[in-house]
Amino acid sequence: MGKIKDYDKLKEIIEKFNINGFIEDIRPISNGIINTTYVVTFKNKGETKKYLLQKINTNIFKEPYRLMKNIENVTNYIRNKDKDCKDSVTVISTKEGAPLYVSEDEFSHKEYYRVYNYIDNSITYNKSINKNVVYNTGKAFGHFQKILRNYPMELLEETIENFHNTKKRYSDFLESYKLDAVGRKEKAYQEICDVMSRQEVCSIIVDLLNKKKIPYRVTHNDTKVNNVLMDPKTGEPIAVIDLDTVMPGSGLYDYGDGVRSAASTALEDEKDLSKVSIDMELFKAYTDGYLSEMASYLKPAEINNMVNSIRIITLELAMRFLSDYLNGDTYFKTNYEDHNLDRTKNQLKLVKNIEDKMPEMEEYVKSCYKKYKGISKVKKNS
Ligand code: GN1
Ligand code: MG
Repeated sequence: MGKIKDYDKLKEIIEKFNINGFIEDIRPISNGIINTTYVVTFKNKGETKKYLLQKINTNIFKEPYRLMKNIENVTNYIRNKDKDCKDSVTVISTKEGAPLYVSEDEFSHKEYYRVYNYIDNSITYNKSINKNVVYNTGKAFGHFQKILRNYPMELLEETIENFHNTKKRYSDFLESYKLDAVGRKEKAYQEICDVMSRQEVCSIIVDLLNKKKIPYRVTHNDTKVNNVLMDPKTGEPIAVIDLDTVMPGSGLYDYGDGVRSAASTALEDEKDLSKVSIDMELFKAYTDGYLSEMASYLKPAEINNMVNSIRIITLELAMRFLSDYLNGDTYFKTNYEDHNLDRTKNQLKLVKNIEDKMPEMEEYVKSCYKKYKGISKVKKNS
């Protein structure tokens, strides 16, 4: 097989890291649209071992060292605490002990590379193909929160400021609306009204955090089905990946976003709104998985706001799409003129559907909480 473009440069980079053996192969993989990733195979004393080499996208992650500090600290903590851990993301340092190797592109711009272990014999699902996959996604993210529940929060950096500050997201939306930079506000009139009528909802979680009714937890901030590696034989979760947005925040946002993304019956840009709703079976599966791990550790105000959190994070994403539409599409990638408006309509349809189902969801959360409270405690030392 022929060598890939940049082989010599990548070889030189990977050799800076603390890995023994000889490089057998370097090949690019598409496991996301943000960072650039390669699988590098090494041979050492007759054994082959794979690693992930990644170039960090510094347009999105502007402070790679702070981000790596979070990832190193959190993954070290998980490895020490989680005795049942099957495998986990491990940062491989450079030979000099740094978490990143800094190179330059042809225009002398800095490029930041990191290396992880490669977790073999695992699969990811891009869709909620069945209840079991969704249950295990909820379980994996619940487990992540459980293992990290006593993590020293002062060590954690807020690498993207106010990422889930829904109150701030609302005021940013108002700014975008007032500015109307590209003259789109007439076209989004209905959606603007829908958001404005829900202003009060935006403060709920932020106020609970500020009043210390709910704790800051280590949050993942991208609790999607495809960010969990699963065992192809048993279907059980192996490890949570994509730790670039690990930050301090409310665990409610992670739970809510998990349900929003896993239990929606349609893609985020589906235009036929009659297809957009929350699948109650998938909502239940995610909630079951999550509470099977976290029920014993949640504060009353967290349990009481789980259903609210699904509505709030969905409204927040609708506001982010709408603000981006009003700003002229500067944040999310768009494929056509009204893409962000369609995403807004889609998420607002989901908000309304969640609002209709809230009483039924509350019932379920209560009964599920009762089922798991007391049996989700971790073993001593874990
Ligand atoms: C972005 O690109 P992706 O799927 O990893 C966004 C999330 C949104 C999501 C909506 C750093 O994530 O917050 O929920 O789009 N991530 C960032 O599709 O802004
Ligand atoms: Mg992501």
